[in-house]
Amino acid sequence: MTRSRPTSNPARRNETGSRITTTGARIIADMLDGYGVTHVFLVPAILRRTLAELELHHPHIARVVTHGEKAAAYMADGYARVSGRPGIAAAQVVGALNLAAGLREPFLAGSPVIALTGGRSPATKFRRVYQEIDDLPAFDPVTKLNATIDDAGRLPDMLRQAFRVATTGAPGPVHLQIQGNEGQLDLHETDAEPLVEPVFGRVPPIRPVPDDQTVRHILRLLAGAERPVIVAGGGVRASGAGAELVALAEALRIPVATSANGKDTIPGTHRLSLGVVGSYSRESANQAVARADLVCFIGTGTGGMTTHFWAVPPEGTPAIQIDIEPSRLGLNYPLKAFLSADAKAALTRMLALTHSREEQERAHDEQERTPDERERAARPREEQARAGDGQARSRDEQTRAGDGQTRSARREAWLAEVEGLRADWRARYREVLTSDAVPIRPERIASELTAGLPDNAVLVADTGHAGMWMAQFHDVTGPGQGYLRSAGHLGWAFSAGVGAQLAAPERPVVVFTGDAGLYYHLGEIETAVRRRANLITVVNNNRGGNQSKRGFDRAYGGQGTPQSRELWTYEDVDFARIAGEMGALGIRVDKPRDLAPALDRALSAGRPVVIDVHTDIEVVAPLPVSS
Ligand SMILES: Cc1ncc(C[n+]2csc(CCOP(=O)(O)OP(=O)(O)O)c2C)c(N)n1
Ligand SMILES: [Mg+2]
Repeated sequence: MTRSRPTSNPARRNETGSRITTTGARIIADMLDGYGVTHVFLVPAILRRTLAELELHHPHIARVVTHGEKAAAYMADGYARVSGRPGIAAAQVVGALNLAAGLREPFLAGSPVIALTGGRSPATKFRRVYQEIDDLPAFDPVTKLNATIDDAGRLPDMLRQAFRVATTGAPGPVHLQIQGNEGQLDLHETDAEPLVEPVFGRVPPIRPVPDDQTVRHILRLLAGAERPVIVAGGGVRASGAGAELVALAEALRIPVATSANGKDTIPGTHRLSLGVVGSYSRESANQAVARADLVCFIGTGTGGMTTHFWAVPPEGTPAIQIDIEPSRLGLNYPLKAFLSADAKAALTRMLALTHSREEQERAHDEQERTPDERERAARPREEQARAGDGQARSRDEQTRAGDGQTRSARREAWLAEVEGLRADWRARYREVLTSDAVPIRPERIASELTAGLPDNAVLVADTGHAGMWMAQFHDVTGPGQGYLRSAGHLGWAFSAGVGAQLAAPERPVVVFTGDAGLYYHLGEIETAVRRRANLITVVNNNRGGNQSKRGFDRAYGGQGTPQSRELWTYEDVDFARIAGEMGALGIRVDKPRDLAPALDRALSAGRPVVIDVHTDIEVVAPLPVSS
């Protein structure tokens, strides 16, 4: 760990003996730079002097002005999820609660966002001062740390705390309220000095390692299970452990389902991939996980969405859990074994001990053999068969081999069953996945995204139907692709996509959202154009929030009425034209065969693109299954 300088140095003096002081603004600016921050998302006016210091001393840090504080939080969130670095969002006192609302999503998703807001001044609080309320309590439920800074000398240690808390354990948001409605504390002079611990500028800063004894125990449990399944979550992505997950699944021959948040940890096209399990899920994944006799959860909080409210797998299913956050272990499923460790560290060790166990078993077999047996084993297999050597093996060896064979045959049967579920699912939905229907079916958009996204693309999906369509019908096709999803907030994806694109300008970022989702932060199209965040937005434009259709039909006695439709339908709006007006490229698509060319055109457009796909308002996504 690099510690540059001590927190405060009361004796700092120049050669003439007078105290050397720095502004709070310079401290914040230098520390943001020291932690590797490249973008700050904000609605003015907050920390004005800090923004000026950034421009003067760290001009590579972009100050991204948005059209709303919630959008700023979502951009910081998308930035954080793609880069693994804390995203910074800032707002003055009157915008603080808008920012707090925006922290709900990264809090639910485990994404490190640091929110800086203006605070109250001791000289004026409780006097009905303009625009001011006590914002602090609103940040409590959406942050891991919610703190005030009232003395410029405390900026270095509080910023250090912010980065440390946001990135360690299960990552999440932090709020620092800086005194003054616009954070004017940054104008104050202090003799404190910036202090940076760069290791906490990235997730995960610490990789707790597992103990070998437990790892061996877990490997034995997994080897002994008849129908094991791994459920991988966002913690595996945060840990950068996708490759290790796939390698372990292959070595142990265990199928892998993911949470929606962990979808990009194994390509959906991999033969051991079951797809996304839970509520917004693929049927075959739920069917397989519901049948498992042992579930190994890695980097997932085992929440309601991932387990379809604890029905998949059913509560009480024997389980193993591996998580960097010890307080999650055993939260919803009683555990046969657990590891409090970083996912990559745990998977790497499991893989190493798997290989060394195989080697040990080979070495053990070798030692047990008589010189005669050893000689026979060295002969080619056909020769052994001819000589009838099979019967000459020691009884021990036969038992071991017999057990191994039964186990192996059972595992083969499980993998064949899982393959059958995958094939059945594909056959059942082939028609809608390839449908040429006009208006377009959303399943067809999903399969065009599977086919058309480049190897390094990041797909950012909104919630509701957008999350369902992607979880059910889209596949990540390679280890270089990323997938981010809303943890529940409609309207997150577009702003998050802007942040993701700014964090990774070299990667194609593609947002998939419904029309209701896009309406939330439509104004941010201008931000994308202004900041050259050249993302592609694919809108499933059905002129309504039609995930609500089923619920309202039910509420009206089973059949929709014109009045019930008032509750979820909108005007027919052409988003391609709106995007064009704001300086983006708008492409309208009405026919399925125009989807692929539109995507190709967007990928080489060199500016933000909105592909407005006009789809069938009556089509709703299949409901999740629990068995
Ligand atoms: C902040 C927030 N408010 C409300 C909801 C409830 N909600 C989920 S999906 C949905 C409608 C989605 O409409 P749209 O984005 O057009 O997608 P569609 O269902 O039409 O495909 C609503 C209102 C939510 N998830 N988040
Ligand atoms: Mg819609």
